[in-house]
Amino acid sequence: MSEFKLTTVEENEAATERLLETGAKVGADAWQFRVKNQTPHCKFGEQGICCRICSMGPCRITPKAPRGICGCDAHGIAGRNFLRFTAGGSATHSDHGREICHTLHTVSPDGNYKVKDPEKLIRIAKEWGVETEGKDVYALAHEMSELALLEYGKPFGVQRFLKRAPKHTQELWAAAGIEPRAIDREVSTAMHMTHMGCSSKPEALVKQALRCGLSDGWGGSMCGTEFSDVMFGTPKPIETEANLGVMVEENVNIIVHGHDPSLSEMICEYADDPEMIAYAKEMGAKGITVSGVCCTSNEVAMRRGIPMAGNFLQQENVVLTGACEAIVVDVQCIFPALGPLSKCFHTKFITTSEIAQMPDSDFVKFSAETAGENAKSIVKLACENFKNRKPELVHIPNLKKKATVGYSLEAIKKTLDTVTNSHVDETGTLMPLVDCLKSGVLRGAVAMVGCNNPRVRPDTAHIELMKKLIANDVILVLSGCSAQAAAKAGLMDKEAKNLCGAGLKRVCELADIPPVLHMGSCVDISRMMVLSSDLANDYGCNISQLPLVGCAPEWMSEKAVSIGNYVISTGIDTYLGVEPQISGSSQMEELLYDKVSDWVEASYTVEKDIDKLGDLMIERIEEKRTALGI
Ligand code: MSK
Repeated sequence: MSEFKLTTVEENEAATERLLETGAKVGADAWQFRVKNQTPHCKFGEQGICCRICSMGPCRITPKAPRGICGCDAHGIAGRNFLRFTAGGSATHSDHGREICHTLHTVSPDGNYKVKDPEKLIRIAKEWGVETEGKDVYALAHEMSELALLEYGKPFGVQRFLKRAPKHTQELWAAAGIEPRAIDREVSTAMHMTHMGCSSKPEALVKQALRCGLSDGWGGSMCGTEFSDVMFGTPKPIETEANLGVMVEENVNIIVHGHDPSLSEMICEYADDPEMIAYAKEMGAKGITVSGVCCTSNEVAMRRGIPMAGNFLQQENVVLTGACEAIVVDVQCIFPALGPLSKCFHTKFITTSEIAQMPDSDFVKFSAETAGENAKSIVKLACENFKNRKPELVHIPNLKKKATVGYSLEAIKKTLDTVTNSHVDETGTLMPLVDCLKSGVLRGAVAMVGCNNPRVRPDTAHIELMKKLIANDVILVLSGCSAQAAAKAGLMDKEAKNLCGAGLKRVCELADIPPVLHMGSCVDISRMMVLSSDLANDYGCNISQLPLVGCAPEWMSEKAVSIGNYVISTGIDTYLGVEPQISGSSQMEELLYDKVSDWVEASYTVEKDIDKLGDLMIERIEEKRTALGI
């Protein structure tokens, strides 16, 4: 009988309570208190019917005042707000992708960054019709970087990666007029459409929201994922650990947080450098531990096995341990609260990007050209800070779980191939997965993604849904903070197979995988789009017919809305545990929860009761199986 046990949400909460007690001793603030101060939230904002787009307002829609000063009604206002939200998310992901493309332009055999996966580079080059024969791999990388950067601003044509989608999906996009053109153009068009005196027709605003989302998922994010793999290696299964207990009391603890792997890759390199380890020892520590928070953590966990200290709502906890010498951040999802909080401890809060500058931080400007020096100076600073610890404040919760991570699409195909040793071609296939779906050994798959949100008891929705789905023989692919929620709980431990239905358990045993597969960071949801495309092609059906749904039970960011829009636009019904801010418009609700499926064969479903949300997903999967005759 296995003794395998998940870490419960209650255990995590008890650990947080203990850390908040330390915080109280030093006068630290925390999100748990700020939530109370901000509740109840503004109803107009929640419903999406407050318009701040010009200075005649702000205008708020009520039964007595059904139109803003310009005459825009609730539907136009909620639609414009929704599109602006999407544009924020699409711009953010895509700019991350752009940074990666710029970094690719700096690669050289003896530089800070190298080409670690030349096969993948050549594969993408061939896909884009670039001559590869006899070309030096670094020259090819530079050429590809320039072509990728042109995807952001090319005057004509649509995104190159759209061709990865099944023909039927491409036809749907063309028919709906939502094929994304240049990535930046879709964000600019969104901002233009929502300027005072432009679009107020919900259909037009929603179509642009889909198009702008697609320019992220099938454009900017896909560039980010693919070229990160080229430079840092395509992830393969690797063992790691997750939760705050990965921090080591006697070591210098460096936390990397944010999204862009360029800096964190370098920090990991230097933290392993014998010269730096010797320096840490000179400062009184036994060594150096790097661990991560949010998607930077996912990036280095997937490629290097760097442990994951936690997800979004755990970012303050790493400082509250009193054992964090430096929290080094790049971009996105970083609480400005980390500045004042770190001042209550000895922690150095180090910002590194001009995109994410915050008060009370030490700014070390990071660039691809000076990456080595930047990383070395940060590691040194952290080592020197070890002596400033206040031992009476140090408490690292004794919570951590084993996790196997690193399931890129390539790794999934390879893993399946080792089980069946059949249907092999140059890039692998998903036929074994198709066979499992057809036979009913697996009932279906769920792509679960997204953040934490204080509106939902942190991690509960992720974990409860995962437990329910795997018990019903539904396999999961995860990314972002959802993946970290799973890893902290223990659901990425291969022993979690014991919580599965008989079919999924058998698959886990044969393939030697955990029942929930870590596919990466939030830009890596692009991997899931290619997975669903390849699965549909291998199955011989459309994406929307697959027994596959998307789910973001605790989402919170603009990026999540952009993601949701490209996931439904790809034909994958998406289930949300947090309501989008559109409830003030019946027309927007009708469009997003129903009519949009006329264009893209998928739509959103919102259900705050998590158990019901799980039932709805299983129901949808079973409906799709019936429609396919399986
Ligand atoms: S970090 S966008 S909280 S997944 Fe990608 Fe997590 Fe959501 Fe940020």
